[in-house]
Amino acid sequence: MAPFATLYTSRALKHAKSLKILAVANFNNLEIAVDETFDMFTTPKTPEYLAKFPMGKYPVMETADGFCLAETAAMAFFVAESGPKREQLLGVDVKQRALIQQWISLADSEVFANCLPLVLQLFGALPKDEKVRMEKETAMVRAMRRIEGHLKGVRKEGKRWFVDGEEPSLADLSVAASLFWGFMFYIDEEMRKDYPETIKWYRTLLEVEEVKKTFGEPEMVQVRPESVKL
Ligand SMILES: N[C@@H](CCC(=O)N[C@@H](CS)C(=O)NCC(=O)O)C(=O)O
Repeated sequence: MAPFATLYTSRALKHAKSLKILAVANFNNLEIAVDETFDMFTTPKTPEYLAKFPMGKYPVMETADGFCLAETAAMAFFVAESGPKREQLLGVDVKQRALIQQWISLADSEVFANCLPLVLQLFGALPKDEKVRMEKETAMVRAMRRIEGHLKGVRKEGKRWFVDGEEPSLADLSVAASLFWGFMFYIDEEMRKDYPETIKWYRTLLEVEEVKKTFGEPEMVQVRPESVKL
């Protein structure tokens, strides 16, 4: 049987945005093929790709019946809605669904958007700029404190996940994906001391079979390097 969809994405480094889409697919038992011929520098510039995905960015996906979709948040939503675990992933009622969206938005716009330039400076993909680094780190830390405070409350109630429920939702997957490169390259052991609940939650989440399959073992940098050679 043809896979539910094909994902076009970079395979060079575990791609944080793609991880959550693939983990969502695991929960819903949907097969997503990752296109092996995709080259992040050339494929998005081809006329065939641009005809389907006019922004010329990645990740993007095409379903078996030819439905083309871009934007990670939309793809994760679509895959979450398309299987039996939709209520676990997206919420059972309007308030729970809204809370899950709240955490997805915080993950994307407050954590990942600020973390990305920090790791890009380490990769040399952005020029080193101390002022920018401080600004982005301050903004990311503000969101990480919010996450830590929330998880403290969750744990006090004897629960495990971002939004009430026995199983992780798209909120957990989105926050984890937003921190994935941060933990790998920037948020080192010293910095992690301020976020014990976040670390416990992250490790617990990555033990869940459907998550482990795509995220792998937690990779956490000991001491932040001056630069990272990919
Ligand atoms: N808003 C998009 C952003 C996608 C995006 O910026 N992707 C990067 C790679 S992670 C890209 O395509 N960069 C190449 C370019 O900007 O041309 C999403 O969340 O999926």
